[in-house]
Amino acid sequence: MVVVVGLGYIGLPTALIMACNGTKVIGVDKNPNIIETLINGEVTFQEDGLEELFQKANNAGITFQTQLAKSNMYIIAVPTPFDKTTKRIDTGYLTGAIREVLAVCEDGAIIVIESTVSPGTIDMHIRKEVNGKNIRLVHAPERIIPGNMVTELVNNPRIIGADHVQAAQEVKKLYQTFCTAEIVITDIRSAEMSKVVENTFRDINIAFANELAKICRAGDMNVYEIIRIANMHPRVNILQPGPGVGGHCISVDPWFLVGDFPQLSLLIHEARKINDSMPVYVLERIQSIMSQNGITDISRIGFYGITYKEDVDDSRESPTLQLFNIVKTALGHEPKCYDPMLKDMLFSSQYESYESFLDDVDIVVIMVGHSHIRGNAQSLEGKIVLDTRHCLAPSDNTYFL
Ligand code: SAJ
Repeated sequence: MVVVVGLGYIGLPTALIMACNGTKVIGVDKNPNIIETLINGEVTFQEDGLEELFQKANNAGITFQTQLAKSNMYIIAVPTPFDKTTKRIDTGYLTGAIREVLAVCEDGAIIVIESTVSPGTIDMHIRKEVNGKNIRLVHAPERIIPGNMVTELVNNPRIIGADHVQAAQEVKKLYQTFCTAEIVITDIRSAEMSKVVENTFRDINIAFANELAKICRAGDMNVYEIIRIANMHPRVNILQPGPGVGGHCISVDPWFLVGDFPQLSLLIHEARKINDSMPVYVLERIQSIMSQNGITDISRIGFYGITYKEDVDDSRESPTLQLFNIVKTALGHEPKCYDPMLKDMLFSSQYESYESFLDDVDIVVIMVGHSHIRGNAQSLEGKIVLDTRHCLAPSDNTYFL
């Protein structure tokens, strides 16, 4: 039996897919609302294929509870944020979960940490918790991308970091029940670092695209055309510029390296700064488009998209939220906004109806390229549009970064 601790964006799909593939699974989360929702037969967030997986896992007998259960195998998928001042990892949730597991687990149990951690975290913060106990620690960092999680759970290669091959093999066998890709075994610190490096690589690549967007705007060049052409080279693969980098992974993990190796992570730090500068750059673009069109009424600007990227319902660290903080400080209130993916109203100025939102604004700033807007481009006719995601076809009234 496997106990999955933490049923968020990673823990829930992981628990479900294991249950669907012949493992007895208990999903545990401290938040009673999450457990109640799952027990009532509903998933807690939107994700392609999750609903179907949930039904199958329920049929296979998965159970959900707030209390930890005794087992010899635990998967831990709790948040690992960074401290905004020191830029170092905050291991509070992780050590808390480990302590609770230790209080109930069987002698000789394996504890698999799936949460992303900075290199050295397990040596420095977790080993002392398990010292003197017969416990085997394993790090198998999650690698699935929101929006395509269910497919990637099956198809992405996995990393298993362990002290001993025996424990690694046992975990590999478990992951092989649902993962068809290669599963690499390494040591714990290499597993920690590889995961952080993957997200840092992506952050730097996006920062490069964002810097190119600024250079191209200043030099009157089309950045999208330039990236498209450059990417035709067999060894070039530049990502897309955008209004900033959000989410709880790419905008967080590089800070772990900056926090721990400040003198050695110059490029990584600079990339973070570039990506963090994008919401302000979007604001500058809005100001320039307003003056080009003789518009002065800021209240007639509306922001489309609050989530951190397209077709997800997760708004953590989203560029729109970052921009709203800046605008709120300047205006004293949040600007008008709409997001088809969000059920919850996060702002008093947020619209439930897309039509009413459009009626009340002259400039639409597309912050997220949801499928909804890609399929509804005609609804923006007559509006001035700043498309920060380059998801619409060019037109006289459409501006890009
Ligand atoms: N973004 C751009 N331009 C791009 C691609 C992304 O501006 O060309 C922005 C997105 O809009 C978003 C942010 O970057 O705001 C991050 O989005 P993402 O889709 O790049 O990544 P995440 O955060 O959803 O998921 C990443 C993935 N990591 C990598 O691809 C290396 C995923 O595989 C990890 O499992 C996940 O982080 C995680 O949990 O660590």
